Amino acid sequence: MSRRYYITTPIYYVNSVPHIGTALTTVAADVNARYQRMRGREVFFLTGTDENATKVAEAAEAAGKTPKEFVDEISEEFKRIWAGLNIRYDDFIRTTEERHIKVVEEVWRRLLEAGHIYPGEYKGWYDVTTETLYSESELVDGKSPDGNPVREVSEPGYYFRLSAFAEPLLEHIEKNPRFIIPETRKNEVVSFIKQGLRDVYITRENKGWGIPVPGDESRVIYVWFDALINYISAVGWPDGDWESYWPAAAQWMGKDILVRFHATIWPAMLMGLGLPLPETLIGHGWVLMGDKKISKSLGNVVRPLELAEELDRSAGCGPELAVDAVRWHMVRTMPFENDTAFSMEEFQGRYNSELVNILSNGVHRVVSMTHNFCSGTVPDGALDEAALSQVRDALARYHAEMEAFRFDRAMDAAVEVGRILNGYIDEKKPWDLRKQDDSRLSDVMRTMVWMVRAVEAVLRPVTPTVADRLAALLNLEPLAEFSVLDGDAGVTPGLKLAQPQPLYVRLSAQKKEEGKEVREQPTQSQSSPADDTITIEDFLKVKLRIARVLDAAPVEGADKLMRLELIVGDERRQVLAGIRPQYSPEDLIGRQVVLVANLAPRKMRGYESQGMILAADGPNGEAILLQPDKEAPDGTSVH
Ligand code: ME8
Repeated sequence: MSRRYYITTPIYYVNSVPHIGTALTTVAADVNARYQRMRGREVFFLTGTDENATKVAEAAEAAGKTPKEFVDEISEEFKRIWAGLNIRYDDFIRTTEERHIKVVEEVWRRLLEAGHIYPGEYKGWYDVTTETLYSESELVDGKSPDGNPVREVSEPGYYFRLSAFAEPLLEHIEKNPRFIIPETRKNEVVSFIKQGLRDVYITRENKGWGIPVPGDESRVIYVWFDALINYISAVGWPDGDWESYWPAAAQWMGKDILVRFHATIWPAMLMGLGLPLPETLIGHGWVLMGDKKISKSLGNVVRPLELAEELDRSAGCGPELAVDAVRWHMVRTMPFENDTAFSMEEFQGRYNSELVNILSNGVHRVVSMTHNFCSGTVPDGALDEAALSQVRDALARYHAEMEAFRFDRAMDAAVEVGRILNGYIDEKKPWDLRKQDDSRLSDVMRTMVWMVRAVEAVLRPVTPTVADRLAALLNLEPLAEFSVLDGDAGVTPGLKLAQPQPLYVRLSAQKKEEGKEVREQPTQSQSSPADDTITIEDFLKVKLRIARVLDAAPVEGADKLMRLELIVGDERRQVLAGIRPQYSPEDLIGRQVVLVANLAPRKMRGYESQGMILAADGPNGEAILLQPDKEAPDGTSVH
C-alpha cells in the first residue's frame, strides 16, 4: 500500500457545536486535503469528536440527558455542520467508539509495561474548562493561568513519565525544522520544555464516564491522554496497514493545545511506544471577536453556517456559493502566527473586492465574450505563451505557499491569477480585435479561457462549489490535478462553453446594512396627480418579466441600437434597445433585465423588436438599465 498523506484536526469536545474558530481548523485541514489530492497524493483526512471529558458529562447533565444521548446528538450536529461547510473528511472518529477504546487500552498496557506509566498520589488543581491540571504554584489568584475556575484534587492514580522525554524531544525539534510551525510557536515549545517537564497525572476518579484504566476500574484515563490516541486508533494501530498512514503529514490545531499537549505529551507517548513522530504540527492563531478569542465559554460565537445564510439573504448567491464565500474569508484571513479579529465589514468587503470584482467578473467577461464573439466556442487559436508564463509564475508562488501551509498567502496568488486575467482582457481588448477582424482574436480568446481554467484550479481547494461552477461553464470535467495546467487543461479549439451565468453579484451598500429597514424617500410629484393616475388594473395590463441577456450585438448602421437576445422563462425574445453608447455587449451578456413582455412587436432597422427593456434616464439622457436587486428566476413576473 502506498504512503498516504495523513491530515488530522483536533477532535472537538462535544459540549457545544462548532463556531467560526473551531471551523477554521477544520476548513484549513480540508483545504490542505483538497490541495494535496490535486497534487495527486493519496490523502487520508481525519476529524472527530472528543467525548470522554468530564465537561461533556457535565454539559449532558445540564441538558437533562444521559452522556451517551448527549454525545450522540452533538457528534451528529458536528457532522451536519461539517457537511454544510463542504468538509470532505475520510473518517470521523468518536472516542466512545469501541475501535478507539481498545487501542487506548493497548497503549496503556504497553506504556505501563515499559515503565512509562507508574502509580502515584495526585494533589493539585483541575481546570474543567480546558481539562487541564495545575499545581498550586501555577495558579494565578486562585484561578488557572487562563482565568478559569479550578477545583482541588487529591487522590491516588497513575502518572506518565513525561520528564524522561525532555531531551529526546528537544533533539527531535532541533533536527526537524518542519516539526512545529509557525516558528514563534516552536520557540514557545522549546522554552516550555527547557523550563523542565514534570510527569503528568493521567487518571481521574471513575464517576461513570470515560475509559476505565485496564485492571483498575476505580480510575478512568485522563481525557487528553485518551484523546490524543485517536490519531493512531483511527488508522487501526497496531494492526492492519497503519504504517501506510502513520506518521501523519500534517496535524492541525489552534495554538491553545499545541505546547502542553500536541508538542510535548503526544510525541512523548509516541516515543514511549516506539512510534515515529508526525511530520508537522501546525498551531495556528486564534480568531478573535474584538480583542477576545471566539470561544464557546465566552459565548461570543459567530457560527459559520449562519454567516453563510446571512450572505445568501443579502447577495442572493444561493447557499452553496455563500458557504464558499465563508470558506474563502476564513482562509484568506487565517490567523497563522498572529490572531485575527473577525469583522463583518471585512467579510463583505473581501466578498465584493475579491470574489465579485476580480474573480467572478473576470470569468464572466470571458464566458460572455466567447459567446458574443465566437458563438460560445473556443476558437482555433494558439495559447499565448507570454501570458501563460505570467500565470505559471503566480501558480509557482501559490504552490510554494500551499506546501508551507500558508493558505492565506497562497490565496494572494489565487487573486493574482484573477488580476492577470482581467489585465489581459483590458490589454488585448478583444472587442477591438473583433471589430477590426483581427486574426489574433482567436489566440486571445483561447488564452482567456485557459486562464479561467487556471482560476478554477487555484480556487478549487478553498471554494470547491465555485470551482465546479467554473468547470460547468467551461463544459469541462472538474479539474482533478494541477498538472493538467502544464498543458492546455482541456481548453481545446471547438470546446463549446455553457451560457454565461454570473457567480457572485455585488453587495450594495444598502444590502450590506443588515436588517436595516430601507425607507422609501417621498417622491416629488412633477405634475398634479389627478391627470396622471391610473388604476391598478391599468398598471397590471403591462406584463413585466425578468429576462436574461443571452447575446448582444450592435445593430449595423445605428449608433444607439443594440440587438439583444433574451431568455424569458422558456421563451426567447429579440429586443432592440437604445443603450449602445452606455453598454458594450460584454457588459450585457449574462445580466438580468426587466422586460415589458406584452408590447406589440415593432420592426426597427430590419429587425423585429419583441418587447422593451426598462432603463432609467440618466442626468444627460443616458440609459441606466434596471436590474433586479438579486438574481431572480428567468421569466419571473414583476409587479
Ligand atoms: O481542545 N480561533 O477541543 P475543543 C481559532 N478536545 N481556533 C479555535 C478557536 C478560535 N477562536 N476556538 C477553537 C479540544 N478553536 C480537545 C482537542 S485533540 C486530541 C483534543 C479550534 O473543542 C482550535 O483548533 O476545545 C482549538 O485547538 C480547537 O478548536 C479546540 O477545540
